[in-house]
Amino acid sequence: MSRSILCGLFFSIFLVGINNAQVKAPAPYGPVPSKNQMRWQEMEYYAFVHFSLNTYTDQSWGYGNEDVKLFNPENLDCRQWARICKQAGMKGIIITAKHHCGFCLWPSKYTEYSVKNAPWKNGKGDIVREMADACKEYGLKLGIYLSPWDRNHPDYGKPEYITYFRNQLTELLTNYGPIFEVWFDGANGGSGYYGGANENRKIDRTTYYDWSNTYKMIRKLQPNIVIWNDGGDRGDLRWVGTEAGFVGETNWSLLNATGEVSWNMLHYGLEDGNAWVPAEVNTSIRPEWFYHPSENERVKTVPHLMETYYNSIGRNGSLLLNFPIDTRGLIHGNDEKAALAFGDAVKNAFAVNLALKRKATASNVRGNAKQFAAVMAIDGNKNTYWATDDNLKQASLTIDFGKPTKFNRFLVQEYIRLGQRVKSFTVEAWVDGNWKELAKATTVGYKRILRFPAVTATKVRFNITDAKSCPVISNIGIYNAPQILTPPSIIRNQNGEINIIPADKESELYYTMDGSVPTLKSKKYTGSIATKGKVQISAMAYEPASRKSSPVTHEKFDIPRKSWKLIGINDEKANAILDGDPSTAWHQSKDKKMPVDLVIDLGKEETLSGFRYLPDQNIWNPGIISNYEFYISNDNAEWKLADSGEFSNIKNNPLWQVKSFSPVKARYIKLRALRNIDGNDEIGYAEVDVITK
Ligand code: FUL
Repeated sequence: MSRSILCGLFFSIFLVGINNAQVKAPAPYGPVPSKNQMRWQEMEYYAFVHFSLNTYTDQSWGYGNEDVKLFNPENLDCRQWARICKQAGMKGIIITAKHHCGFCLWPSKYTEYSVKNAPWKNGKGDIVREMADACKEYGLKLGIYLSPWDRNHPDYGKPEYITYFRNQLTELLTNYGPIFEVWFDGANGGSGYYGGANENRKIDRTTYYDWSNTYKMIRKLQPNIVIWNDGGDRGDLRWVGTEAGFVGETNWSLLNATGEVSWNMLHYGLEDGNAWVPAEVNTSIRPEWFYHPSENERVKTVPHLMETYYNSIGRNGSLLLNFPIDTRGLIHGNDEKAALAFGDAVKNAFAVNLALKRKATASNVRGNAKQFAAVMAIDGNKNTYWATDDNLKQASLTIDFGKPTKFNRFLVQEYIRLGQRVKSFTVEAWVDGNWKELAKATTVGYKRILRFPAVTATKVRFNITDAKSCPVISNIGIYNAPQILTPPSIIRNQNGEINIIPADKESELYYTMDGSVPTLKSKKYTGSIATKGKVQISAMAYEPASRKSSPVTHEKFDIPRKSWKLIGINDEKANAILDGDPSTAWHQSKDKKMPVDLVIDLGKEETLSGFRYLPDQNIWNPGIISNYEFYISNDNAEWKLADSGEFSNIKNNPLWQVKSFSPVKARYIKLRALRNIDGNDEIGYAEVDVITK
């Protein structure tokens, strides 16, 4: 090569270099995450562990008078918890240092209601310490749940309690090393033991806790922490308005720094919010947060957990998945199995990024500069990004696989350090010489994952159809996730007929009724199964084409409700309460005033040992009972109280409520609603059932 050509080449490389350096990165648009929020966001997936006196009383919320002597786990092993979380792909663990009952898992100086008075380790134990050590050993971060509501403390509701609360926080935030997140639940149901007062205490959650001074203290003690708060002042993270494991498809990581937060704002964020408050999706691996032996067969299946994954991490949220610690002090084997299988399923789904380092072109590249080129979105480096010229609100990026490639997932990430910008986008594939739309969606944020039926194509086009400001995309991934079969659902109607309903019409269904796990040799389901008396049933779906089986659904049914009658109700629709279908509900007419009674004739005398209530399952439908009395009678005239109490946490987690009492014979039952969660007179029921001996 001649000297002059070489000189020219160097000169032009030099020029391009200068040009590139001169093209400025986009300026941040709107609120952006703090360093702590960014560090937290990149964790994506971490655990909750719920463990307290409730574990030994089979309760969801302790009242605050439970005996500390009940707390004696025989095999408590925080290293087991940490090992499972680590193997499952989680990055940290948040422990319920104190739940609403006030019992402390660490030997707090400020109360006697803690492990220091429990038989466990002769009062010398400290679970928060063991958790901190185990997290350190397994390379996990530690988080703290400290319930602001304390049903044990005599001062709860008075100003003195705030000092107590801050003293406890100080202990937790100074003695256990770095804490990545602190969790303040908003629940404060009113009633409690309160040092023996046994009364209702009301606080104004927006003023009582004086959060702003508490926050200052927290940030001083733990400068790298993020604060989750559902109880008043805006923290660093927000709740998503449900504990069922999903955030809105549209999910802005923004809220307003002050002012009321509606359910919609929690669930979808606020497009024009003036503060960065990203979403954390919290849900449990079982229906409830604390351990209940009756839920051992109700651990969520891999398809269920994958659904949660796509609806949380795949929708610009983080996933906080709870393990109820069992009475031994361990994560139950069924939960471990499910969590590890879920971790593997996530790994398998995203094992091969088909877009990585392929060819990519864009409709516009910021200043034509290399550092903002399309390939920066598929270079496997989260710190580089594709960006367009300022003020462009539409742009597209095309990835060329170079050969026909099969895929069913599209993942995209914005470089959120510069703000959340994308308002809507589509994904297309080049199939048979045409662009075919595969999916259409709204926001992106830190991470968005779209699912669609597998397609084979040579090229993929990502079209941003609207944005607040020029798009800044740090990563695109394309994957071919293995298919996972969803287990069927099982319901029994009022006549006692069992129906097994597949999630996917193509699959065959197999079932057993003796408690064994169904196989392809079990009975094949061909239509309703007539049953009498108490039954159990286990069913699975099987897809002949892929030869895949689903996980197994187990259901247990008590006596059929064939001869049951609702008394004093002249509305046919009320039969929704007895139809066995959780998706149908009936509401008592609004002119009724609390207490509201539902009376049922069981048709004949039965030996009852409990009852079950399922509130209306449509999200945020009114009429969810929070406090009840349950009466029995033999003649529908003279009634005896069999049980009374609260349905703890039913507002956030409106699941089947199961209550037991000493066996008693009766033909008539009366569920009396004393209060609902909204403090008005409406009452709704999806189902009411009994438990017989
Ligand atoms: C809820 C609490 O009331 C539950 O008991 C649980 O701790 C959950 C994580 O938050 O609102």
